[in-house]
Amino acid sequence: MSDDKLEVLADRLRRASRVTILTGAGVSAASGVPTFRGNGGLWRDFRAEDLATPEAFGRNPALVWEWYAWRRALVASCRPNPAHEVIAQWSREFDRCTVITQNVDDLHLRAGTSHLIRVHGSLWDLSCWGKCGAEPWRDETVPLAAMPPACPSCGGLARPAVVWFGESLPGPALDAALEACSCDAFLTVGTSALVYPAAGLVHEARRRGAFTAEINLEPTPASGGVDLACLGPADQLLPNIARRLTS
Ligand code: BV8
Repeated sequence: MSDDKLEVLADRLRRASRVTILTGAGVSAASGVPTFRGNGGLWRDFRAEDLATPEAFGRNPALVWEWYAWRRALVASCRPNPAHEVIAQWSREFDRCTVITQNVDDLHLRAGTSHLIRVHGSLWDLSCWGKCGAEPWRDETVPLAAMPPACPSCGGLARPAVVWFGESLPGPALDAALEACSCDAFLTVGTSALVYPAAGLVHEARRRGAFTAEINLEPTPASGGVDLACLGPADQLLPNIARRLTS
């Protein structure tokens, strides 16, 4: 990754009064959380798209809960990495910095990130599958007391409070993410840019006049549509840029 590209990005961040950062599974890779499409992205030969749907849960809630319990146990043994820490620092120190994440592992939260929008929900939140009206609730116990867990209000089946394929993103989160596209610099980090509507945000930011940059281990469908594409591991490139900002 050439230095001058990092210097250009550092300079843009230095001059920006509003910065927005979009993250995906690649930001948590260095923490040991398997990405969706990288090696290890499969669980028992199931693709994420096969299990992360309301149809799959309707067919076999026990199987889908086993997958989420496996991911909760794995994420519980992981810690935020330098990419999370730099993003958390910037979210606190930049005048206006919004962090939009597709990740449901809440490692950004554990790193102390401010102004965080979790557009796909959280592994650690549950809600009522029967939509009895109970508010979603937090449960960080590993293992879960009951499998499958039940709704504390109606006793019916509980589901992970994440956004499944085919389900719309929560309105307030999507509105806040779109609003954050009105920024000076939009940075997309560690995402394959394949899952919509999140993958459309960088193009929306560019349409609104933002300088757009991508940091990813490999090229993505977004690489040709940003002002600056930086290839490399986020857990190394972000600290490098942070050092340039402080020096
Ligand atoms: C919806 C929560 C209304 C659950 C997730 C338009 C076009 C085409 C399709 C659609 C479209 N609009 C809607 C769709 C359908 C669908 C979709 O996008 N399908 C894709 C697969 C084509 N979208 C939806 O269903 C969305 N809902 O649109 O509702 C609607 C409904 C029906 C029909 C029309 C409209 C809901 C999408 C949300 C699904 N839920 N997660 C759970 O986690 O269990 S998505 C889930 O997968 C993640 O949250 C994340 O968003 C996505 C995985 O993507 P990434 O995070 O990017 O991870 P990935 O592994 O792919 O890539 C990692 C990258 O990191 C790689 O490029 C790798 O090189 C890089 N990397 C690795 N290590 C590092 C690194 N980079 C830097 N440093 C490193 N160290």
